[in-house]
Amino acid sequence: MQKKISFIDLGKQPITNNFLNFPNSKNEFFYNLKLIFHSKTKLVSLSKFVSPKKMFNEKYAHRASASKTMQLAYAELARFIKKKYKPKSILEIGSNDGVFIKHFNNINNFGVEPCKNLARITKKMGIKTYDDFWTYKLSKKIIKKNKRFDIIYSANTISHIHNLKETFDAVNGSLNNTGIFILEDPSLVEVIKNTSYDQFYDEHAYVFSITALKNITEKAGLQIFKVEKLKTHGGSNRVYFKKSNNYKINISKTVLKQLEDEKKFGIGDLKIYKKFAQNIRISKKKMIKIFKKIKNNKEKIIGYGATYKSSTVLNYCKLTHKYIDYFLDTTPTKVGKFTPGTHIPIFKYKGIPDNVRFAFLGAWNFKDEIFKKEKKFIKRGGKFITHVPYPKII
Ligand code: JHZ
Repeated sequence: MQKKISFIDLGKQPITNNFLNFPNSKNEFFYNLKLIFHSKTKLVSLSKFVSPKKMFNEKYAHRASASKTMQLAYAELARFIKKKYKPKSILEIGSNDGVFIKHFNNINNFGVEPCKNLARITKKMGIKTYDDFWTYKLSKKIIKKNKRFDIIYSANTISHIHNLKETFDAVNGSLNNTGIFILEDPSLVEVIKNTSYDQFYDEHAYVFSITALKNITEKAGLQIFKVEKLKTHGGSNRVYFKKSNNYKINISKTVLKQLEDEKKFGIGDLKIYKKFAQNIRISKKKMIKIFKKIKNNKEKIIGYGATYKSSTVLNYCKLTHKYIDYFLDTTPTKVGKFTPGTHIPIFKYKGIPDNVRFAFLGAWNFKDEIFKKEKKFIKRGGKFITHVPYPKII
């Protein structure tokens, strides 16, 4: 029997997309963020899900093309897919601002995107976009109008959808017989290793291990045939699937290797989650200590990259406006707003001002890109504060 075991309570958390027009917004929505381990499937998820309509709507702020790193990563993957699989049709679930799917404008390319403001962007680019949630019903509607797909791709989206059985059934039903499904999401092993607990927030209903994905997708008639470990978003898995009844499946060694590594790591064992929880609590104490020490010296601290993830850290550690003067971000839809729950103003990035010596790395997953960009700040003695893999000033 499946047991759902809670292993950490990350306290009251807001909707991470809810960038506020005014601080102290009275009607701000909060929920209790607790993480649970599913004993049988080995899934790790939030204990309670937030309503999708509350999170993914017309006001969605995140733009997948906001970093050079991701633009390059998607372009490279698109080149690989075209060369290797020569698809005639492709569907992306969670097409955001088209950063990936735009590379397929010469074939039949489709997007699914429930945030209507984003769907409008890809429609304008000429991509046939369904502005709705990925469900079995929508998948039926799409394949009724069009043929089944050669490739279905989804990055940082499947982990956001609550009903996994329905999600994967719909994927299976929308692939042609030799079709390939490619999924990309943060890796649970990397999250645990790096105590990057901020990968859990309202949108991230799950953080997947390959073990859990195998258990879930097998039931939907999908077979993993390759796994790639990526550096993006602090360590992600790119997982390749075919229909289980596809007679042409060569399963790469990477699948067994990954499953064995996860077993050794203890991914199916509650012990690892208890240790993870302990590390999170230690991380919190150390973060607060670092911020207090800098603030006691009357120094400014700014935030660099008002990420959704950082919302979990800020709210869990109660790092409010008292500790962080303001955030800098390049995303126009976030500029002029306040961070959810912690009410820190977000300003337009125009370089780090000279009177700032400390910057909290909200976008720690783009550390290399940011360090390259901020050579001047680093040269004049500027320091970044990060909690990954443990709280430190770098
Ligand atoms: P980034 C979002 O999470 C939400 P977030 C979502 N749930 C998800 O899974 C991931 O994306 C993929 C800024 N920035 O990508 C831009 C700078 O200002 O880590 C962005 O606002 N300067 C769908 O928000 C933010 O940081 C820079 O030089 O955690 C990055 O957000 C760089 C590199 C970024 O995702």
